[in-house]
Amino acid sequence: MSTTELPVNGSAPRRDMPGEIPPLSCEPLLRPGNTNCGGCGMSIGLTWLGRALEDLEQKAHLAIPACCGAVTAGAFPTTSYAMPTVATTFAAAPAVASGLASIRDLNGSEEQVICWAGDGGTYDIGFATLSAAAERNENILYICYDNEIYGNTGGQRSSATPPGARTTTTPHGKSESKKDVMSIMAAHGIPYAATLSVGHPEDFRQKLHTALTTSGMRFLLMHSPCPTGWKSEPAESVQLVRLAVRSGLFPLFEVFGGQRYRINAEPDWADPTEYFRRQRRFRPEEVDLGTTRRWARERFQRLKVLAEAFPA
Ligand SMILES: Cc1ncc(C[n+]2csc(CCOP(=O)(O)OP(=O)(O)O)c2C)c(N)n1
Ligand code: SF4
Ligand SMILES: [Mg+2]
Repeated sequence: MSTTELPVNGSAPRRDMPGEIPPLSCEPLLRPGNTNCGGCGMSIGLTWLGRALEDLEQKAHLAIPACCGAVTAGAFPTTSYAMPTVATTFAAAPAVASGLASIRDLNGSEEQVICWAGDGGTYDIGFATLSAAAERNENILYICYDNEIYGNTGGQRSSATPPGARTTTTPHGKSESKKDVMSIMAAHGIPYAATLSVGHPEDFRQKLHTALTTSGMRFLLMHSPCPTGWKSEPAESVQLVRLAVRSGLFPLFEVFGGQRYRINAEPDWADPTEYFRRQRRFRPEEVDLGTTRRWARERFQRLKVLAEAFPA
């Protein structure tokens, strides 16, 4: 099966080509001249978030903890973000966003409050405030761009780093597995949680639309290629994350109310060897391909069982 024709929820194959996105009619959320590396998945995600807000004629405020996304803004008094943005401490973005949302509600405004955070700020240091905001069902949208590393501080491992990946703190490859943050977030019973890939623009757009038109706590996990941390070619970023979906390493799915599941793309179980070979953070001898494949298949099987037993 071609990666451009991934079946969606049992329906006819959805065409998913980048060329189908129409030109922007407003100022881009991420302005030209920002400092993001070439091939950064975060740049693509921010651009598509801006488009989705434009589609729905919505306005938003960003809350961004310490991460590459905070550096992206640039030095005061200039900014690369074409929307009001608050830089928060590393651990506090969901708490700050909760405060912004309260003030928004007191003012009778309907603007979105969006956390834009890295995996370190989400899976690790910000997790307490994220869990607390989810438990209170705060009316905020939380987007984690998961580049599987502490990119901004030179590439240390996070609990999102996959097994086998070399980082500055795992010089012989990480031995622990990647934390299943989606299951943890779903267990909070929040109205909407979904995974996103910058290799699947139409699926990405639809999920942003769902998230932006749902009330309460919404959590999106975006697989975000990082050529600097992954030691990959910038031009191959999108191909890489598409390959992660095809080989089952990054499944695309949605969870509604923590109960109902929908799978958005069926992997064709492409050989992940190429995915690892094209990133110099992996050494062939440090990646256990057999275990990786078995783990990917078992996790997908579990998702399938859930989606069949509790369909959205
Ligand atoms: C309490 C605290 N500890 C450490 C730091 C240093 N620090 C800033 S950003 C960052 C890594 C962020 O990683 P992630 O959230 O994955 O975002 P990325 O840099 O990958 O975009 C660290 C360790 C900090 N700012 N505050
Ligand atoms: S280090 Fe990675 S996440 Fe940070 S700007 Fe560069 S490519 Fe993007
Ligand atoms: Mg990161």
